[in-house]
Amino acid sequence: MTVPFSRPIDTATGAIPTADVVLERRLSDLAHAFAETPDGDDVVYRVYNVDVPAAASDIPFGTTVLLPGKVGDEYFMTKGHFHEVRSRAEIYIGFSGEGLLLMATEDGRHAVEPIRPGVVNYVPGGWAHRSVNTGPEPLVFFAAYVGDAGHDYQTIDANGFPVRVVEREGEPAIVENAAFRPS
Ligand code: M6P
Ligand code: ZN
Repeated sequence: MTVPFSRPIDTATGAIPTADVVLERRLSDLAHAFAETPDGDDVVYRVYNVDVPAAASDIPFGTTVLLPGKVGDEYFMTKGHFHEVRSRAEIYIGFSGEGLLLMATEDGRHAVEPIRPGVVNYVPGGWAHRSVNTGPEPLVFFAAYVGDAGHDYQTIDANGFPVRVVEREGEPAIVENAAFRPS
């Protein structure tokens, strides 16, 4: 049985000093996600996770620190995933920086919401989610989800997202992803 606990989070940097898992993803981990092939192997983001049991009765949580950058004209982004248990929902809370949360269903509907300090995003079950840093600073946000959700990366690897976020005349623009294939 999980006992009550608290963990400090540095909401400016996103660091959780007592995180159980710190995951780092580099350009090579996202090679096929971008329209263009990335140069080099820079860190794109870090995830600080606090472990609780992977049960429907628990709520795993953590922070993501998504660095600023682009591959060609496409902003740095997370891999993105569906939940293995499709019905499981998730919330995000923006801590610092500015970005967009892309969401998509397997049959190709999509939604785009802002991630920014003080804003909560609700990701319903059945919607894949990917965050995109559209600003000059790291995008830092908190996430919490139903414990037995699981991460399905394969569907996104195979199908892609219906849209991409690119820079056009200095501004973020949402464009169709020609490579998207609905399930
Ligand atoms: C958020 C949550 C995590 C996820 C992380 C990085 O913090 O959704 O579950 O791991 O973003 O995204 P991804 O797993 O798609 O790389
Ligand atoms: Zn998720």
